[in-house]
Amino acid sequence: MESKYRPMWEKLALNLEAHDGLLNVLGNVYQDIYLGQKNRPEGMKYFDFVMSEVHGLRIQELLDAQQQGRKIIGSFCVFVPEELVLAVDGVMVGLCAGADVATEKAEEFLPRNTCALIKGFFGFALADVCPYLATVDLVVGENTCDGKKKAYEICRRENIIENLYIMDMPQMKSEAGLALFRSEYVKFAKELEKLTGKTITPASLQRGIQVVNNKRQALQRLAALRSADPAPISGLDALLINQVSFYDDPIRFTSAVNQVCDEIENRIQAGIGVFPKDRRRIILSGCPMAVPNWKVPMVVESSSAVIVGEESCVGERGFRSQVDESGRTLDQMLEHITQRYFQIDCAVFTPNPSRLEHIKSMTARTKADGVIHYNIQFCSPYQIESGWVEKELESVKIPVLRIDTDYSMDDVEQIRTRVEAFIERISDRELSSST
Ligand code: BJ8
Repeated sequence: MESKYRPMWEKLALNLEAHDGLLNVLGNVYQDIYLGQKNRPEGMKYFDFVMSEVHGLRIQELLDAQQQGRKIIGSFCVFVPEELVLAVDGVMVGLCAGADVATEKAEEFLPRNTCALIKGFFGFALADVCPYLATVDLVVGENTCDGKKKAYEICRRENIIENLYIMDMPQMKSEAGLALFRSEYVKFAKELEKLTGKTITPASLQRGIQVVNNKRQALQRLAALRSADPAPISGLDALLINQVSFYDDPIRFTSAVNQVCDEIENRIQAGIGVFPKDRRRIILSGCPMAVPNWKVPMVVESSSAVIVGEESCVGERGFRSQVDESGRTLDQMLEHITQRYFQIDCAVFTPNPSRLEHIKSMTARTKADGVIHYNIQFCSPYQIESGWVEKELESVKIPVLRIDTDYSMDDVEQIRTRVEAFIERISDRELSSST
């Protein structure tokens, strides 16, 4: 594949042939799923551009930042606080884990019944096709679910990821859990200072907090605008914006999201939607969808429904709470950061009641007709919670469809059949309640 970035990828020791194949597939899928959509906001052009340069210009920018002495930190989870990374003038990026790559190789280290996200990151690492992994100075692995914990352990033992830093995580939202969480953030801050040779000061941390709060505020603004009917933006595009939030420069990204929001506000005032009014409105809830995991949203939105919110880490779970900005000392700020991240209601916590409450309140706010619970196959924490989500929501007359799937496209027609039947069920209900 001809590309001006080829020398850069060569220097990063990527497997060029496999990387070409990956970019080809990604380009085709993007063309079909994203560029084929009608009536998109103009502002989505920025995000199309970011995606077209996700292995090109963005990597070049990271390498330029390194040249200027900045460190790049990679992560797989929203529990890794970007505020601390920014406070040492670092750059944080999400690492590739949203596609099946080198699955057979990954299964030499992991059982077959490991979730696709974990196998995905192994595959990207083993096949040398992730330019982010090849660029980062530190990878943060967090002890969240059992699969990730053990996968990071294998990465260390087998030297699959060299510069791996492990962050421990509590399992319960108790005082003891909070104390562990706080001490892990203090340790991480020290590790960042050691890596960068920079000291975190109240001013640098305050700036980090403000930058990330602004980013989350823009995403919250976008989420709120999706309550409008007709839907002013597709769920696919909103998901893409959320996905890009893990790769892009946070200040530039915030400005691009706010521009889309300005445009969407005008659309709402003019009654312009991306789909006709009264389409069935769906919330997606469950496991995170990393790039290029667009299968389920694509099926839903090509089946006469629209996604109006994501209860996911690549969605509201990741951005709905803010860090209190009133802290003046380092201790206060670190405490506020700890408090904010401790609220994230990932299913790895036991018990985890606030997640159910949040799904219910999201459904009311977005005027959703139903919830599709999305589970990556073999992800026990979300699979177990999906039963409770279904029971609780159905008891308040919100229909729920549970989908358990992986990254392959083999089951796409089967999912389509189930989604269409679900939309029909919602429509029949609406009809019988209005007569
Ligand atoms: S905060 S959801 S990003 S851990 S899908 S690897 S849970 S077996 S990704 Fe997650 Fe952080 Fe929680 Fe969010 Fe394990 Fe499940 Fe796989 Fe998962």
